[in-house]
Amino acid sequence: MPTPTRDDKFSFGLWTFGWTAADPFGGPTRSPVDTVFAVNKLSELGAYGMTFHDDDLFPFEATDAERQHEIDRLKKALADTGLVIPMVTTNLFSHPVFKDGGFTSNDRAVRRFALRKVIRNIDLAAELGAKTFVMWGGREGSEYDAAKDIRGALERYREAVNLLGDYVTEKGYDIRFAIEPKPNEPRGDILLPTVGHALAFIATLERPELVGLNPETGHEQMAGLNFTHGIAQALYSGKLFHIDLNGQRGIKYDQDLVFGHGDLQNAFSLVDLLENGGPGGAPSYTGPRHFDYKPSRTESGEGVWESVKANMAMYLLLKERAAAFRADPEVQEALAASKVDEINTPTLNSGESYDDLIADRASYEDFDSAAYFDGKGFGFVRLQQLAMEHLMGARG
Ligand code: GLT
Ligand code: MN
Ligand code: MN
Repeated sequence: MPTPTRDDKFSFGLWTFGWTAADPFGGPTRSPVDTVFAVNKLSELGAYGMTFHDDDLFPFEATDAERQHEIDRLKKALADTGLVIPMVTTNLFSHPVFKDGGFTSNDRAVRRFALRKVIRNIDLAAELGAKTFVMWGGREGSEYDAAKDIRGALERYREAVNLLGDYVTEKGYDIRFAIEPKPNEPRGDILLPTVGHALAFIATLERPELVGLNPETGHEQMAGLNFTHGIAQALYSGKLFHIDLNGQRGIKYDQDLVFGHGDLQNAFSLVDLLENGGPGGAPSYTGPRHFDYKPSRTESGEGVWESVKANMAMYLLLKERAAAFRADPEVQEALAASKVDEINTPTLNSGESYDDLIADRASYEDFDSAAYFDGKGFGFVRLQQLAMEHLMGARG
């Protein structure tokens, strides 16, 4: 089994292994996990980072002294282990005040409160050296179409993100924002439900360069979308600022399974993209490999740490399998036969105009379109079969 090291840049949310497993149908099945214990445990298991919401580290109601006490304990544990805090986020979804959202609550006073809570936590993120600030708007949405003016809500979302962009810029913080899309749950419908919606929103901002994405595997898959495609488009747009890896099996509630325990072949293509999809086969993404999963409610405390290990093991196993896939000469030959790289050749020659194209009889008048019936197959199934054989460890 491959052993994780800090160079793998694995990180976990404090709320992941720390989930006490209460769900809408039953109370907790486990005790809370102490922050200092968690930092030590993650470090021992080979992770390099931990992330958190303000409310994961200290309760919503914490006094300034209680808040500071928890921050000091965390800082000491980080100094003792060398673990880092690559990302911080704010909880704008648990407390009753956020029942209609934070940045987009119909109640203006709630929106002002939400901004203050975020600003306070951005200061903490900067103090701890976090470079990414995630914004998951789980409560920004509605159940009833008449209840929310969506254009107004998007305008308030924009106002909030613009203000926060001004704040980090004027404070000189080295922090960028990453919006995390999700289609539904806890709201019936959530604003910015997919990677594509969020990309379109970012383009409207005053400082778009400060804002990117934190896509989550299961969130795209809950909408029936291909996560690897979403990540590829985020990379294409220069917007993959962070990533939440986990597992999901089809269109249903948000399962937050261990990475690879859902759609395994999509996890394989994702790891292949992240690790080998850059120029010359280099990694296409060099940021944290962040796991945002929930140890199943059936697990004891011990099972929780087994599930932490399972996420990293799945990633590293898939990385090995993807490397073997790329190195296999038969795969290279199959990729060429499928013309996979030909998509990178521009459709027109350099300097060619549409007049030249129209004058080119080979492109139309003399083109043999009939040859595509009963011939000229692309061989994609053979290519996929080779991928599956590598994924299953059936080839080298
Ligand atoms: C919450 C959610 C996650 C988000 C976290 C960041 S909190 O657990 O389910 O997908 O990434 O706010
Ligand atoms: Mn999720
Ligand atoms: Mn997430």
